[in-house]
Amino acid sequence: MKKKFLAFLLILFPIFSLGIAKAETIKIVSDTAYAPFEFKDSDQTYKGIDVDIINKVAEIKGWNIQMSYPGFDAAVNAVQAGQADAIMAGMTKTKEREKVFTMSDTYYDTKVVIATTKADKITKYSQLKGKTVGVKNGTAAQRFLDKNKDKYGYKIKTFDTGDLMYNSLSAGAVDAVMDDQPVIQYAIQKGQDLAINMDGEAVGGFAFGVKKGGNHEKLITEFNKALAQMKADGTLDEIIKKWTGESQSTANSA
Ligand code: ASN
Repeated sequence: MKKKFLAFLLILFPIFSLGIAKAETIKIVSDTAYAPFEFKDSDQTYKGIDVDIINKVAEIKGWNIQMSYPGFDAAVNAVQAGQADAIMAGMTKTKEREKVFTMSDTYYDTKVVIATTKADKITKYSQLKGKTVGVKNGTAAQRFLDKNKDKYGYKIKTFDTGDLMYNSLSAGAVDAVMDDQPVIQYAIQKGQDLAINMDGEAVGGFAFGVKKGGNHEKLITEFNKALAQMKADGTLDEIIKKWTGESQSTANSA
């Protein structure tokens, strides 16, 4: 009897190990300096709302994930080129993006808004005439600025990452920046010399995405199920509160 059991185990073991070896690792790409959604903390690990949400989804759905943080535009390109499977980078769900990405339900409602240093108040777009506005490459904010450039007469300077953009603003190389409101608000809370003196533009909420028509469309269905559960049981709200100090229902009322 014992021998039979041992033989049985010996047959099963290679089958199990093969199964484990085959378990797919989902490669997910993200932004790089985009607090409070993802940023490298002083302990050199990436943290934030997107990191917490994707880890929770992976836990609920039994996903084996591998995260990397190349920056927003690089992340978008990696997914489109098939070098990564999905993007979790505070990606704004817009009609244009949905032509090339299949996107999940939104997990955060937000706006893009103009910010300046505290000394340089901008209260309307017309005050940007002749000035230079910084924006991150490939973002929904860039699209908004491009569309309205002639109307308001500003110049646009693009950056690969948020830290380069904000450094440029502090150094006076750009007069204003446009970015997602919670990102600017978080930086203000952390004591950066930034101010918002205008209303933002509601260009879309944040969602998880995969290449449209690619091999990973099913991840969206799974993400949506886990997200619905997290919305219902308060986990999502807890994560957002942990990083912003506010629950989603009040976070963007400004
Ligand atoms: N919210 C930005 C966009 O979708 C993404 C980002 O800056 N990480 O355009």
